[in-house]
Amino acid sequence: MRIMVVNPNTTAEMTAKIELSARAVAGPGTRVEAVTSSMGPASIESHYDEALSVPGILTAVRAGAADGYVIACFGDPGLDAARELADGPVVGIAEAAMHAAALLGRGFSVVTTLDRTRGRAWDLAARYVAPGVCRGVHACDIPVLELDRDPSVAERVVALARTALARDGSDVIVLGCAGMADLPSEVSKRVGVPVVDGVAAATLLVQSLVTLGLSTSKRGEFAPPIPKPYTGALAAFGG
Ligand code: 5HY
Repeated sequence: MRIMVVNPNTTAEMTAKIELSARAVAGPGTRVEAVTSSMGPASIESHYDEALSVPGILTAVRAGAADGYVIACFGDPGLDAARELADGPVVGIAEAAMHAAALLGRGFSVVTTLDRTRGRAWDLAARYVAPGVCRGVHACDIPVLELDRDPSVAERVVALARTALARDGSDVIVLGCAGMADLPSEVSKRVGVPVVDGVAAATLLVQSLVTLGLSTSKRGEFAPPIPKPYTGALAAFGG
């Protein structure tokens, strides 16, 4: 099977890290293709960035002939639109991480990048898990593109994870950025609880759904988009 993992930002170095995480867990019969969005923001750290990352995601999904898709940004941008477009299942990394975390303990805390992205994480938690399962969302205030450059990242994520567990009374940590996909085992070893990377969790979830022969229902709201003219910079998205 083929799984396309879409990095909704335009930073190829981040796609490389995402690809490593996805390939590390994919089964022997699964080919992972990680793609960098062809248009949009270099990193996604605001509602504006997220909104403008969607055309690139949809362009990748429309071009991809994969059996399933992963949206590798913790805001799960364009998830529902991609589900309308794709033939195979589409899973967001926040969605996968939060569902997996809910299976592993009584309550989880999210450790993410910038403070201003916490609201979105709370919105997604309200959509994905029962009230009270997400116990807290904490920001380490490291910009997304600094995650690869700042040598103190692991230290700061470990320290914040410890604070989160104590303050929230949680027993699982969710990493709130695809750029943290290389951190789960070290953080877990040092804080002593399960630490979930959404890229790996989403890749395995998509692989499981495809293996089960399951995909998004096309009966209702996720039916293919209604063809209509689009104008201006988005003319190519019309049908
Ligand atoms: C991500 N931004 O996973 C999100 C993380 C965040 O470019 N990839 C990004 O901070 O919301």
